[in-house]
Amino acid sequence: MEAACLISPPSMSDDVLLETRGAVGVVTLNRPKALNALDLGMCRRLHPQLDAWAADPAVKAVVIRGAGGRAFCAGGDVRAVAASLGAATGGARERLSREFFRAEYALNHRIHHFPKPFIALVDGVCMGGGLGLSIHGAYRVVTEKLVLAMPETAIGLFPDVGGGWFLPRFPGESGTYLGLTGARCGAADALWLGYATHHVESARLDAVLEALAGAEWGRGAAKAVVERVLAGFHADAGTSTLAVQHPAIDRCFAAERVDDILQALEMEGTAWAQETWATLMRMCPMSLKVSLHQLRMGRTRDYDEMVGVEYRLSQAMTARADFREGIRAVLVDKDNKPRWHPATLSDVADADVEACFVPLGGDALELPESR
Ligand code: QUE
Repeated sequence: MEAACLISPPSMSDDVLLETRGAVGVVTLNRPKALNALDLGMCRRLHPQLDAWAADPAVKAVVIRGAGGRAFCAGGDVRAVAASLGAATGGARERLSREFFRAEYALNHRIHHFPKPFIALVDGVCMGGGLGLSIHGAYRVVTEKLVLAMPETAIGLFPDVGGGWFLPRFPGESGTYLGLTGARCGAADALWLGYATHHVESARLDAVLEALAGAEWGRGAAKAVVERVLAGFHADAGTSTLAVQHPAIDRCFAAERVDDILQALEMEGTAWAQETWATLMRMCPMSLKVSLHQLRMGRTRDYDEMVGVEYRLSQAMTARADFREGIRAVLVDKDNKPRWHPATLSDVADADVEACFVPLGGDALELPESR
């Protein structure tokens, strides 16, 4: 058969392109002007296609990538969620927040339990929701353009999309550091963390996809085929700065209270510690306390449990004024001068932090049993 016969045309809705190439299902996030930020419509189109590919014996693996060359995915479309909270009244007010986080976390859960090799080609910006679309699969191929971060404490949220599960599983306290500060990582850091499984030159990613699409899937397990192909493209990524900072990160971020982390940074006395202290002081105080509690909880909970916890947190945190203020300061006015309420860590009451974790009752997130 001609190769062309094996290629199905992309589906019509164009903010997420869905096609098959040979035995590979290919997802292209296609909102390049918004750095491929994930919105509700994209989640709702992608999820059933993943179900179909999971069940289709002709599909051996799935590849996900971002269009436009700048980003894999900048995160969830939190701007739209914040806008809906501002405009609507009564019941409509919370609807997008409820529906968006439900759909996004269900999609992450689908990928986490995906029965076939799921390969993310992560070229450029990958933040928040972008990790949710990549880290739950089996393989992440990163490039020299990678900018990886969990920056939610800067907008009054918390490191979601499974961050409560995957951040505590990064080496030592590196996940606590990344989740509280929003620090950015490059390719070498991502490999050191275990986020990236392979590093490939950005210019060769199309060749990776071609090699996967043209692979001989008949012989052996699909996993072995994917690993043979990806290993053929892997290149050294150099030294990780995170690895160099790691002893200091572990010294400063092991504490159980945000105040103690700040104090440990003061004691450390290096330029890195001073910058990190200043970064934390700019973040939403409520977010910092909620996030540290979430990250400590996640040490001993499995992923499926943490999704339920994070769904509760998403509803509690998007209902707060800090969320809209964070979006205003970072994404709308871009003055980067948020006015948080409470404004300081000592003004955040432990009881208010704990209240965010209280089960939602009838509004809890329902997900299928692990597949
Ligand atoms: C924290 C975040 C996000 C962020 C910035 C933060 C986030 C997100 C975006 C984003 C960036 C560019 C876009 C866009 C969204 O920025 O989740 O639509 O074009 O999606 O500090 O959590």
